[in-house]
Amino acid sequence: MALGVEGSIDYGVYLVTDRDLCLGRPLLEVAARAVAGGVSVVQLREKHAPTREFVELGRALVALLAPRGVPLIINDRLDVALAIGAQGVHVGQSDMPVAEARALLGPGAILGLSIETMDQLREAEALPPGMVDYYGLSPIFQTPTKTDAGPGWGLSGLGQARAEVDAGSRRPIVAIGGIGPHNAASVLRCGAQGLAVVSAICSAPDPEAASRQLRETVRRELSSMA
Ligand code: TZP
Ligand code: MG
Repeated sequence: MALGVEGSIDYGVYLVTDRDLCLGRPLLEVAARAVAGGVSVVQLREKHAPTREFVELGRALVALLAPRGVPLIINDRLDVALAIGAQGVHVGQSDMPVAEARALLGPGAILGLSIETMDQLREAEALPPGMVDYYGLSPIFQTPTKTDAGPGWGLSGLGQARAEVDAGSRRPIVAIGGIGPHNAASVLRCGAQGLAVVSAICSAPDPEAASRQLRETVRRELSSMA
């Protein structure tokens, strides 16, 4: 399968994986339940896996997700994404620069970029159209899942980021960091088009029910804004 996707992407409920947080359950099982509950994008995030294991896990996820029409995005590793025919890559500020990543991936792939500060956002807004598909605004709230993330945008910072993007590229904002059922609606009302979550789904006793609850919040909030 070639890299890339047809049509627009639904970033609504965006699962970022962490095998260590899956309460001993296989990642494939958690991902399958999450998709059954309404997850619309999966990002495979492996910070320590040997490359062989990363590729095998990625291939298994492609086999699970592709028939369900759910794009798989690979964190950081363009080589893995290209090798397994994933639909895209998510890069951080210290990863491959987006111009090089786009050149390697081609125009059809999804390319996401983490944004941690307003300066980074302004720099990204100057990128030409077609370079980056969405911003991962990170972190919205402090989270035990990623303790080296910055201080957090908070809801007011998210609103300021939204205003900046609305006046410019209008790229979708996917919010990440400390998001769960208790704050999902506020995050959407402050300008996120998507909720990226790790622990709220990976560590949920019932990942399908947790995903369904987030999906329902996205449906309700985004339709009330339309
Ligand atoms: N990037 C910024 S915060 C974060 C990542 C990968 C972790 C988010 O985890 P959680 O459990 O959804 O707060
Ligand atoms: Mg990275």
